[in-house]
Amino acid sequence: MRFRQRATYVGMLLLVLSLACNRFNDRDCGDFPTWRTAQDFYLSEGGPDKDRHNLDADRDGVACESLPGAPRH
Ligand SMILES: [Ca+2]
Repeated sequence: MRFRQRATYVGMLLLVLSLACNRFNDRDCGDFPTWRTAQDFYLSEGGPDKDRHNLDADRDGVACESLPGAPRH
């Protein structure tokens, strides 16, 4: 009986942890095929004000400068 209770608690803990991990799906520049797709995603996620995915390290409003199609500075 105790084993069953512990197994239930562990199962519930794993479920809660997996839900918490899936809530924020971190994206990196390497997840995007082109700069345009990265930039569109970056802007849709709040742009320079939020940048939860850290796609714009230098905070100039342009995400993932290393990707093909990025504007030159
Ligand atoms: Ca930038």
